[in-house]
Amino acid sequence: MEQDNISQIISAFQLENQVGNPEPLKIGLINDSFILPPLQEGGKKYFLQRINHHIFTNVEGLQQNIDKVTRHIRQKLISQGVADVDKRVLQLVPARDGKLYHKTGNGNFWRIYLFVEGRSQERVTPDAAFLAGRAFGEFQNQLADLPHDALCESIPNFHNIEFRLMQLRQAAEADPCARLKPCSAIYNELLRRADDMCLGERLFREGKLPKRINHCDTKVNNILFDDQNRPMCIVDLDTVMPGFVFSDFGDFMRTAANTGAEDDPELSNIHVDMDIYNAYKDGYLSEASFLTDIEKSLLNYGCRLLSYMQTVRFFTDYLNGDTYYKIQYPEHNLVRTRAQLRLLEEQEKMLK
Ligand code: GN1
Ligand code: MG
Repeated sequence: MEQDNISQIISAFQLENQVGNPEPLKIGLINDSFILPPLQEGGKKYFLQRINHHIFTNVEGLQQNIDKVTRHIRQKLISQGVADVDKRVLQLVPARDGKLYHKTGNGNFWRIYLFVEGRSQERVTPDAAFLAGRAFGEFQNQLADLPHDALCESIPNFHNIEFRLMQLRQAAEADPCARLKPCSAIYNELLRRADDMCLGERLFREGKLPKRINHCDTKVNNILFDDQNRPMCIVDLDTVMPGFVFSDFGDFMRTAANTGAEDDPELSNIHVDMDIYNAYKDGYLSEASFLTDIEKSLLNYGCRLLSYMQTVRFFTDYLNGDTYYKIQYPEHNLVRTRAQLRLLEEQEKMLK
């Protein structure tokens, strides 16, 4: 792929001051990210990202979603008289042509946000988890009056487990790298649970479960904390879209209430951290006043579902030859698969 000219990209945006050389940031498994430091002291710092348009094929819709959501939250914060709004919600910087992104001659898509200074972490204390629960509950609450058809699905069927299982079956059928046979035990473990795991989609079809606007990537490292360990800003809004509320509950638990890492090669490290689980749940329930009884009853199912779905997705990518997630070593997706499957097994014991 031809390299984009980064200074040309930067000059396509309406920045308030000059910026220095982009500093690459290693975050996320999907997009490429850079910090743009101000050239002069006191200037604004920006955050530049190349959007992975193979994954987010509707960049226009994606950017519109983010713009609507951030403006909506900003409006709420301002009307509540919250201080430092720029630190509490992301803000896109438009390009000079008024678009919310810039497309280069090579066909790549770039966007710029105002940079929010905060700490991102892979681990939280129970106190921080309580506050994080409140933060994500508040996030859903703030968006509850935005009609959910105002947003598009930036990745169609993103958290639809029936769709993810179809992709898994297709990958297993095609088996382009001949990786299935040595892993058939994992495949069987996943298929064995398939029916139970599709409960949410069934309830939705029966009209018993609503969709609401969700973040859809509530990993613990998608909250920026201030220096007193209080959640300050929710970031990575690419996947904000209509979905089931237990998706967001479950994805936080998948990442934060795990004593091991998402890709832990040492499976014995992996257990459910019940202190984090309880603290987050308390914080979340204290804000999420909109929940119906059925939604409340599905929170633990949501934890299991998100670990299951992530196992399915990592394993599908492994079978497909690692075409979706960035990997750091050849078997990384298989290691991730095993680690997420172990977490699911642990959750099945603890979160019935
Ligand atoms: C991806 O890029 P990142 O780390 O924010 C993925 C999530 C997965 C996660 C697993 C668009 O998120 O759905 O849960 O990796 N995002 C997309 O770590 O697929
Ligand atoms: Mg993400």
